[in-house]
Amino acid sequence: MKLATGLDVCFILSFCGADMNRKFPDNFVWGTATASYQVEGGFDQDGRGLSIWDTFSHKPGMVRNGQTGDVACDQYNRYREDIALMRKLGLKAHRFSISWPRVMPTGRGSVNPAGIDYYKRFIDGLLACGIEPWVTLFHWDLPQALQDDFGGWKSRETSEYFADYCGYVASELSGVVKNFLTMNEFVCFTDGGYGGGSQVMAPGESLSIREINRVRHNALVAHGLGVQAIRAAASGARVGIAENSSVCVPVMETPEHIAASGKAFREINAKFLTAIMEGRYLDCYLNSQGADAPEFTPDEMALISQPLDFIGHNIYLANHVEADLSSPAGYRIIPHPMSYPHMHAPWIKVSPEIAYWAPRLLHALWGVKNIYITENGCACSDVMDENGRVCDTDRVFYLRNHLLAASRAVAEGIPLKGYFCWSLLDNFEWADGYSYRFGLVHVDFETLVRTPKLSFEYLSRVAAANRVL
Ligand code: PNW
Repeated sequence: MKLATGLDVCFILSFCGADMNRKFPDNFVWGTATASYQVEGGFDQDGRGLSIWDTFSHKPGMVRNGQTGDVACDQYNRYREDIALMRKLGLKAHRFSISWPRVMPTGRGSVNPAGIDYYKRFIDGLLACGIEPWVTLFHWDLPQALQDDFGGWKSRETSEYFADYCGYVASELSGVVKNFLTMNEFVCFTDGGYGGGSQVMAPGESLSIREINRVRHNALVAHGLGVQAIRAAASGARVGIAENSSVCVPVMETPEHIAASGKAFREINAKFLTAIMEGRYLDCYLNSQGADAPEFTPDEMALISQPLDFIGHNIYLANHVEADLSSPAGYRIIPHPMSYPHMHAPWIKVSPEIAYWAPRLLHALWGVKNIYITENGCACSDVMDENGRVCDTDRVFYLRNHLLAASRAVAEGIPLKGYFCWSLLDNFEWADGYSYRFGLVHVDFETLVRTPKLSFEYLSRVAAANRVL
């Protein structure tokens, strides 16, 4: 045996010291995440109705290269294989969404028994492998019939039908599913779908500010009604959301910039998260909208802000904030310089501190007691080498650095309880089609062959060790 030199000992000791901060608590939830339209395919199988994403993706020019989710990863037909992959990965949770038109083809009234049956088989398969299902009720695939008949989120009927749908699904899955999430990312399907901005989502409408504010408010009301319906139908289940409010990171960790970040986080997310947490629209938001501000009643605000069991936050990029005493708001959001590093998808600016600051701000501002990172991940160029391996060291780098930041939150006593990686599989990346790969598992979209990447092994080992590696 070789004796350690002084230098080796030094190295070993410093490594062990750093190690303390990389641990996660024993019951920390490790999971993967997907969404129905992005992975399922089977768009016309077994009585599924159409969603606005079917219509949108088939409209020329809406999705890159004219791609659609008709087949996607074909998980509808290959779910057993995907569950086997998850078993191999060894994470104990999986977050996925239910396709509303698969279980209720026109979004209301009659149900499609084959639809709910699919999800029951999927969930049984997960549970048989010791994987806890986390069910998102709405990840953007609104039934087309609700868009046609009521204008989708433009009308309150859609919010009410959403509650009926939530109640139906929750009653069918009651006792089996312990964690439900009403909505995924309000801003994407409201502003993205109806705002005509740069990030176009289905249904691809371009409404006035006043109408968009109504869409936003209807979505929040739907969330509130959905929470009530789930609680009534599945007693004992926990209910939360998966929100992607803009995370504010102090440009440096000094008291004035930290305070500015907290103020910015609360104010720039006034449309959704702050309304949910505080039961009111902040004056700064209402004033900025003037005559176009949303109309609301006190009862609706109470409904929107009813207590949740956990807050899920999807995290991808940061707003860097500095204190700015010359501006009325007292803060300034610093634009990303042109050379700011990003992953394969240019909007994923690398800012791992978000995995610390999102939980810290949720806890500090609103005392949130159960915080989950419900999505984190990135697109990488992911080329298969001559040995059939995808050595995505860039994704490993991205994940490791976010996990280090998450472990800092845990070490400081912030109640971050779990982490879900986006995504299990390469999948249909909305308007970007199949151009961006986010998976831990590579999918060949010609053959649908799945190949775990290096990051798959990485996250598997991290979860098994329960610490950052
Ligand atoms: C999330 N942004 O969307 C969604 O929940 C997933 O369905 C999606 O595949 C994943 O992130 C990767 O894009 C986002 O521009 C879309 O900040 C855009 C943004 C954030 C999240």
